[in-house]
Amino acid sequence: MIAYVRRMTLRSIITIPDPVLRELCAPVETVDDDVRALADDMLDTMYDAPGIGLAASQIGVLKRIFVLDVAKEDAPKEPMVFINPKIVWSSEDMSVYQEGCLSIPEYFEDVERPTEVTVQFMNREGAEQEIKADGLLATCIQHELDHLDGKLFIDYLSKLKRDRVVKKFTKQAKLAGIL
Ligand code: GNR
Ligand code: NI
Repeated sequence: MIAYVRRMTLRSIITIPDPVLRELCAPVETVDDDVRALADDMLDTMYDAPGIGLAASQIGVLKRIFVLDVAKEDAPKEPMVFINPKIVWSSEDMSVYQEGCLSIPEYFEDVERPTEVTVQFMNREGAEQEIKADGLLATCIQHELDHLDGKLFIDYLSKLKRDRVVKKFTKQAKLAGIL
C-alpha cells in the first residue's frame, strides 16, 4: 500500500501598503492540479494565520480564487474553495459586521454590506456551484471577492480612518526596511 501524504505549505501573507493588494486578479482558465495545489496552500496558510478567509492576491498570486472556513472553532473544519466567483444577487437589506483582514493585522472596524448574497463559482473540482449565503459567510464572501478586485475593507471607512491606518502600516514597513 502506498500512503499519499501532502505536506503543509505555508505561503507568506502580504500586508498593506504593498501595491499587489490593489491589483485586479485574472480569471482561472482551467481548474487543474496546480490550481488545486494553490487552493490547498491557501487553506493551510489561512488555518495557520489563523483566519476565516484568504484571497490569492494576499499571497501574491493574481488569480480569482479565495478560500473560506466559517465553521465554529469547536466544529469540524469546513474548507470552501471559490474559483472565478461572481455575486449574482445581493439583498437590499444591509448588516454591519466588525471586519478584520490578515493583510491589515490587528485592525478591526465595522463595515456595512448586503446581508445576503447569491454567489456563483467553480469549486475545487471545477464544477459550477451556486450558494445563497447570509450572516458571517455572506460578509466573508464579499470581503474576499473585493480582494480579487483590489479592494480592501478599509475602503468602506472614512478617509480619515483609512489614511490613519495606511500611514501606521507604511511607517512600520519603513522601520522594518521593507519600504
Ligand atoms: O480572518 C478574517 N476574519 C474576518 C472577519 C470579519 C470579516 C471578514 C474577515 S476575513 C479575514 C481574513 C482575510 O483577511 N481575508 O481576506
Ligand atoms: Ni482580507
